[in-house]
Amino acid sequence: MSDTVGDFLISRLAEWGIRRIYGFPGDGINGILGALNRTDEEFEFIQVRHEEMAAFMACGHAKFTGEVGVCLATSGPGAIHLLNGLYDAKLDHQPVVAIVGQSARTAMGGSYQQEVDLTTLFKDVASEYVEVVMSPEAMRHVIDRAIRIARAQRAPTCVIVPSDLQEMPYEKPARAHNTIHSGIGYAIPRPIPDEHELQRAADALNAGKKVAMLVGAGALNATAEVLDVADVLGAGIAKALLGKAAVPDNLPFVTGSIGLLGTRPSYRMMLDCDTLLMVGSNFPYSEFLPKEGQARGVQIDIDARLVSIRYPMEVNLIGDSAATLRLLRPLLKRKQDRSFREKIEKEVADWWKTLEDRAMEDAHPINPQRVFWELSPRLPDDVILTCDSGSSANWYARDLKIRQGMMATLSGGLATMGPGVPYAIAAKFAHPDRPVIAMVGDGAFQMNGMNEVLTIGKYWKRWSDPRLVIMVLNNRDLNQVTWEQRVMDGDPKYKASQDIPDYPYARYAEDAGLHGIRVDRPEDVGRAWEEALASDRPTLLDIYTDPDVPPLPPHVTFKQARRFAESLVKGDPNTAGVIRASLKELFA
Ligand SMILES: Cc1ncc(C[n+]2csc(CCOP(=O)(O)OP(=O)(O)O)c2C)c(N)n1
Ligand SMILES: [Mg+2]
Repeated sequence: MSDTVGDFLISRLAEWGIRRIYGFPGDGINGILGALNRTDEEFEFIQVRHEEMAAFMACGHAKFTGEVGVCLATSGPGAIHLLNGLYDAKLDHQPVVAIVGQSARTAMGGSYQQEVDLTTLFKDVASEYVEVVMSPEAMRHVIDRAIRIARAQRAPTCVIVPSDLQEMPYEKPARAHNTIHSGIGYAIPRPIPDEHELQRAADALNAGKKVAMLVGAGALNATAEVLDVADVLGAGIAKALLGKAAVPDNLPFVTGSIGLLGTRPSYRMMLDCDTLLMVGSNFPYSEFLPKEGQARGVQIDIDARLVSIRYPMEVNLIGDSAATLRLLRPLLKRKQDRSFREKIEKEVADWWKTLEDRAMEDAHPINPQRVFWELSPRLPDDVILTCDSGSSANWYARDLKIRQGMMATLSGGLATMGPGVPYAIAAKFAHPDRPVIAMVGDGAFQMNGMNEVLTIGKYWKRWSDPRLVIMVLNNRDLNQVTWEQRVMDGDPKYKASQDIPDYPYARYAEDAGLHGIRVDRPEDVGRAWEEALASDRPTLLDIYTDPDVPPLPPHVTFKQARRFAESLVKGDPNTAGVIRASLKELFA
């Protein structure tokens, strides 16, 4: 039998170095699944429980490897399910290729069953490239372009393959007019700014007496360079959420996270600085940056579209972070006056004490901050951390002390619920020898994490180090939003939208063949982490936490505090507990 278009597609993916596809079947992709089944290449098809999870896993794969992630779904409903995960990749700038089926070409346009206008559906999320393959000859260049564009633009792309085409014999494009002759391969460029701009940046940074740095995902591969430049400039370093792993938290001048989920030292440093150096970050909340006019600004970013949109910068350096910082470094003069740095170091030291005090405050039954605080010293050196959207992102951002060599991520741009568990699964497949910890809220876990526990049950024996810990922050509440309603809108908790069912997650995990630990006493938290991290199989830690401990922003403005007080007056059902817990927080 000659190779089909499906066979060719799989062999082409293999030529590109792709070895794993996350997906879910359907008759719109049977011709591709058949090819996967026949292939001699070493391919892993990882079967998920829902196509959105396949897209999250492909995005996680990209985040943890720097390579393109691939997901596969059938036409119609399967393709539709991919969307949220693909948007996660789009907003966090990850290269992901979605391959989806479509009605047979003979039926397209006939309101056929499961026929959806997929080009239109994917036009926004895969705005860099979405294409229907209409002939066997076109398969080659469409897949080549989808992969290359995903990598070059760091974005999701989409290849739509009608079902009848998948089974047809593959044909190479003829040497003729109207044919496309593509090849494979991509090398990441390392662009650098020109000398004149570098000198202008250096002049601004050299003139400053109080330099604040803000680093994001674009600095993840520039740790040494960021630290070197911070040292010369006597700067403190704040981190946007996606830049958590860019610099370790055990350095005295790293002020930690910034923004609503941020720290006091980051907030104060930005209020106080006279110069801002932003590296690889699209951190959205300008109110946490210096006031306009307060500081001279220098920004380094690989994407010229994304500079000078959060703060009006004086110099924009378009380039690779590490390469640009290496060129900037010899132009910088070492600050002799280290007083700004010393002030930051003192605030950072005080802040860690505040966090410890907050974490050790009594709560009912367990203070969620303590869960993260106790984990920090127990983090294995090579751990990979994932987090979901919810109150856990606050404690992940503020309390977890990450060290050099670790990886950590969450959904930064889209801030969607749901990726915590699928990211962790992708981390285990990408790095089966490393321990992985996912930190997810009970709401996110109910939304889809529970289902993907079954996926873990199916695959964990493939991983050389079986340690995968899923920590469920069990607060019986959609707590982040409950607090946003209170603090931002001055509304009391709306129980109808916020309360969620209580459920025995540890038992559920045991039923799925994993290890389950339920913790409901604060003194057991540390031991539970140790047990989970020493387990011979994936473990679910169900930690019963107090929903009345507020994940408040670092400074809580007067306006917010007043609205917050109003919400309590309006009769919040949790009032007594909230007043107790949050007053402790506010005045800590
Ligand atoms: C898909 C999606 N739906 C809704 C939201 C809004 N949202 C953000 S956090 C949150 C609550 C999450 O609850 P849970 O997972 O239990 O975490 P908790 O905040 O309680 O720790 C919600 C509803 C979102 N970010 N993503
Ligand atoms: Mg919750």
